[in-house]
Amino acid sequence: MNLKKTNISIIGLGDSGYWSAKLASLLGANVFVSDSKENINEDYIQDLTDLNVKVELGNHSKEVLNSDLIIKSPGVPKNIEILQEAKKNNIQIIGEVEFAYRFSNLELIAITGTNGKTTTVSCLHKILSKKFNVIKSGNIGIPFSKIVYEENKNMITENDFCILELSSFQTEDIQEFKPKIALILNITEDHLDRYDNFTSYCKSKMNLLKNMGKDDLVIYNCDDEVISKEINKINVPCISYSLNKEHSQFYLEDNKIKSSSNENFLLTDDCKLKGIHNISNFIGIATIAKKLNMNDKLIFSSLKEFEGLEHRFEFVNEINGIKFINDSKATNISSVEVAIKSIGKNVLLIMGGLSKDSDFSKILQYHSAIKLIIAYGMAAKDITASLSSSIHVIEQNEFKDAVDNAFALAKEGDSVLMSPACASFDQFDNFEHRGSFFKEIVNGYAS
Ligand code: UMA
Ligand code: ADP
Repeated sequence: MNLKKTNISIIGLGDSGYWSAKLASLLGANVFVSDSKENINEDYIQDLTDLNVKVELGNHSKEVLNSDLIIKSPGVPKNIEILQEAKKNNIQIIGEVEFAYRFSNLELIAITGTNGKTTTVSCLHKILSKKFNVIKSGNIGIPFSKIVYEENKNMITENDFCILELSSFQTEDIQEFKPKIALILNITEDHLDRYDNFTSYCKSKMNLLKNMGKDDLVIYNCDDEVISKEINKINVPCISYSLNKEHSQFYLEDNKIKSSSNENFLLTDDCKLKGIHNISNFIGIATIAKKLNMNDKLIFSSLKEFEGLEHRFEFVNEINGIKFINDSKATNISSVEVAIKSIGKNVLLIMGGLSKDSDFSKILQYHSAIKLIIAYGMAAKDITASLSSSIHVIEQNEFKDAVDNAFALAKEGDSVLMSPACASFDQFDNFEHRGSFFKEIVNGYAS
């Protein structure tokens, strides 16, 4: 694909739009960027203007249509008016990851799933870095087009692998993109505010495998029924992984992660990162590392040391025998389910925020592990309506009151789990803001 003198329009001037504009401009295209918002990072605008990129803010005008190719940022839905018009005019539309892929020679390990992507990408990156030159990119917060820009500018050399975290917003746009290895962690309900139904969400995720062939490898979690069913429909070399011995090179037995090829094992109690879901992630990671010829001892010692990431099932403090866990990134039901399962009993659960149209009633099956739910924010009424038949639910408007109430009602041996199953935007800027506020409140009790 030669971009010299090609007219390219980019929709969205967030991180992906900015780096695709830089990449397209580097490759010689005439670039126009359009964002529906007025308030955009000044540095991005200045830098692009200096590169002779034209920027439009506040709406997507017809000027977008004066192009041979449109690059869409992942957060921009496919069906917005300007993209529909572009389609009618037969203008090619591609996603940011797809665009960058066409100008890259990097060997790609792509990771997707509803939950655990960022944790898994970060941990895999740490482990592979012990033997290879590895970079991480994608939904983790580093646009792939930034990496490919640097690749084309010869700023990065000698990379063995690029580990790419991909969301459904990115996999749905795949046309030619093809990783060498793909890891699929799990597929459960999420983003139903963007997709028509679960089937179309699932289809977007599985689109990652679309172009993979006999020289590539798919590693998938066969404990996940949805994935197992979908995998049967494709014809690509596959390796399954599981907590269960029968279907996995690494498995969980007697609180140990064991290897089927030798006597090495990892005691789960010795791992810094806790939770049954993280054991599953570890097994997926170990499967990739093993495939890349790393030895079990090094794999296990690296997994043991991995501390996990802030706001993901993060232990905050123990006060008067009460444990506090910050799981602010748990914004869908399945991430809350695994957190409750991992604790197992005496949970005081703080849920709420801005609902993503989730089915809260799925939490009912864990009623024996939950002492009390404190539901806060805009979703509080929905949570009460779904769960109060079997679980004691208290409603609270403000997040701080919910946390204070949990502390007042918790007893020694209990765990206060803030695993909200909702987005944070009704009372916070983002999940990090909510998680940091939770930690500040909790640490305030200790001082
Ligand atoms: N915009 C328009 N027109 C529209 C809609 C949006 O112009 O119709 C503009 C917005 O005004 C905004 C820009 O598009 O200025 C934002 O684009 P974007 O939402 O694609 O955001 P980026 O900053 O480019 O970040 C994206 C991912 N964001 C989303 O998918 C929503 C980032 O994932 C990712 O880290 C980044 O690319 C680099 O790959 C964030 C995320 O929330 C963390 N992802 C979701 C998730 O993890 O659940 C999928
Ligand atoms: P993602 O990048 O996919 O959003 P994160 O690693 O940021 O994933 O974790 C998001 C939430 O999902 C956290 O609450 C975390 O504890 C939970 N989680 C991590 N791994 C899994 C898993 N394998 N299954 C279910 N939930 C998980």
